[in-house]
Amino acid sequence: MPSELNFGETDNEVAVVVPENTVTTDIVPVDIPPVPQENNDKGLSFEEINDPNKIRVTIADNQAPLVILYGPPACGKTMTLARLTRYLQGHGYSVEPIKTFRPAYDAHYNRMCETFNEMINSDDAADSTSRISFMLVGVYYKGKRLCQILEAPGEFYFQKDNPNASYPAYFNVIKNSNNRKIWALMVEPDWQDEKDRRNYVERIKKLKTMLNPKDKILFLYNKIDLTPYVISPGNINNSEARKSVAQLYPGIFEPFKNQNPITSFLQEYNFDFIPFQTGDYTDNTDGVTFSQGPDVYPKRLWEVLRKRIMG
Ligand SMILES: Nc1nc2c(ncn2[C@@H]2O[C@H](COP(=O)(O)OP(=O)(O)OP(=O)(O)O)[C@@H](O)[C@H]2O)c(=O)[nH]1
Ligand SMILES: [Mg+2]
Repeated sequence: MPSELNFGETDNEVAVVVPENTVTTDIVPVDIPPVPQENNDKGLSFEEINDPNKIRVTIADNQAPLVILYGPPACGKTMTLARLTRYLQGHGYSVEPIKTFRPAYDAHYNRMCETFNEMINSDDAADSTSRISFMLVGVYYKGKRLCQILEAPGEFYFQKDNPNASYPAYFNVIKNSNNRKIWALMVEPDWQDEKDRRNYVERIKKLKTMLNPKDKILFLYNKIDLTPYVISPGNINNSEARKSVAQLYPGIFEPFKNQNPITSFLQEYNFDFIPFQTGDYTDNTDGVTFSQGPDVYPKRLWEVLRKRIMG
């Protein structure tokens, strides 16, 4: 609908003109069709929110590997992107939103692209968590795009009330693209109920059957600060942390067993395991303040990603 057909902020309401001696100034609802507008929470149109199969994405660069941050709502995908971006920007890399990912008419995406750095560097957690929700960013070194990182709303990956929901069509565009792919499968401590964790494991098992055998897997154990496996900042008892994921999410590592009869003696599983902390979150009167965590976490994540990006 053309933008001049804007009925104001209260879409379905108009002021009723009443005779002067009447006291009421009530606003009464009338039957005006709502103006399509963006949903600022998701960076998607209402049409796309109502039917995620309508989401259109384009991977214009089919060379630079794709890193997909995969995980349920609130596991920390956005803040992982924010933390990694801060780290990379401080170490000679640039991280920029890829504008061609979404159609040009998506004004919200364009705005997210323009304000990406502000959102990433804000200490107000909500500036990232609620404003960045569906983005493709490029990581560049000396002008060369090294990889592309996809961040999307968690409900497109796993909904605990509908654990077998099919993936939106955009997901198949990503999955079937020719790019080399690195799937960062996110887990967190004490997440939801046992039933939900088992359903997430089933989701991961199913995902594995859909992936190209060449795709790389890493398990990102976020919110490690909430576990007892931190000895000192950045110094983690890795084997205990990994054991705890195996216990919390029984069977989650099984699909990634190394089937090669020769190399499996040396390496039982084909994935990387990375304990991670995005930062500390403290409540204040206006919301939540974010303080970034130790550099060692994004440093290790980037070391592994770089290795997997190279081959
Ligand atoms: N303690 C702790 N909490 C974290 C950490 N990372 C994220 N959180 C918390 O998790 C919340 C959700 O993080 P997001 O990055 O928005 O999660 P998301 O996966 O992008 O969520 P959706 O966009 O809804 O799918 C944050 O607001 C923090 O409260 C972490 O490293 N430690
Ligand atoms: Mg998010």
